[in-house]
Amino acid sequence: FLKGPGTVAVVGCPFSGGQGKSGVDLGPNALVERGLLSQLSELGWNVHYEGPAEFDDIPYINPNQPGASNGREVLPDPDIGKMKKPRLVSAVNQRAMGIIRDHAMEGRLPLTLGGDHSLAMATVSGIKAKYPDACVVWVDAHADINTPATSDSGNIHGMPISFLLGLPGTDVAPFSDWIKPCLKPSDIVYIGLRDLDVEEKKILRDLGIKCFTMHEVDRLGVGEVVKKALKHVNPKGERPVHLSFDVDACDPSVAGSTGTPVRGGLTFREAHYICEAIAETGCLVGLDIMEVNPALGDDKSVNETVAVGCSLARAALGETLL
Ligand code: HAR
Ligand code: MN
Ligand code: MN
Ligand code: MN
Repeated sequence: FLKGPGTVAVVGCPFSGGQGKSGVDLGPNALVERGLLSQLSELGWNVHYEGPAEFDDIPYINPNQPGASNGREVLPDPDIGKMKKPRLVSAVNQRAMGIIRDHAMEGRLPLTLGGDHSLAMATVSGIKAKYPDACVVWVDAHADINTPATSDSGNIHGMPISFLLGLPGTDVAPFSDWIKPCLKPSDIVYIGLRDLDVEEKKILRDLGIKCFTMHEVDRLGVGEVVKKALKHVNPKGERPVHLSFDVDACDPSVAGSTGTPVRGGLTFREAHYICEAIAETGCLVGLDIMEVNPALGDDKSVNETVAVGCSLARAALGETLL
């Protein structure tokens, strides 16, 4: 697959409907306006960018986008079980999946800018369509593996992995119209976990999913953690790798402008080291930078969080490779 800088397709996904706080839909433009595209060009990438993905015509109201219903057809989107805004989340992800899959099919590396982490339904599905053998490295304070039944919040950004695995209760319309369970428990590894729901812990244990929580980062150091994580999902270094990076994996002192910050996260260097080590494998085929919310926190926090989103993307795309 991809060796060295080729073409990166930057897919901005201004979407907040997978959780309850407005502003995460402003993440993609904040990252682009900070200069991400020219930064990637300077690394030698051919940067393909068509502007942010367009979701405004999807006929369900995203209550976080003021005026979103102006002059448009609007359909109701009542909860399905505990799931909030299921039709909106499904339709946005179905569209994003098509965009990401098509870029991957053209040999581009999709870099998806969130937006909330429900968008991983789209990114992982799109990458798996092109690379059926791809594995996933999920860097996050959270496991995002609740099923619609186990979720307390009903926020779908806490559920994408359960849909990708096809866990019980996820074979439900409208998602079942397009999401194919495409991941096995052995295809994914977590780094940075520290805020898990009781039912999520049970799912992770029962399925034997490999997790490197912050406890393991402390005990082993980040270098050993990444080595073991990659050895688990990609022992021969022959599999394509998708990296889904939720900026809340970082400590709030590093990336505070995010919807669900949790103390005790990755330092600036630990976070970048993970991205650099994955770049070094030469196996990266897809990258997500998720949950940057420029509407939260003071100016300093917003500036630093947006800058870290850009620098994590650069690190994963080879900034430190000689
Ligand atoms: N586990 C909680 C829930 O299901 C919190 C989830 C998520 N927050 C995130 N995802 N930012 O990584 O609602
Ligand atoms: Mn997440
Ligand atoms: Mn998270
Ligand atoms: Mn619960």
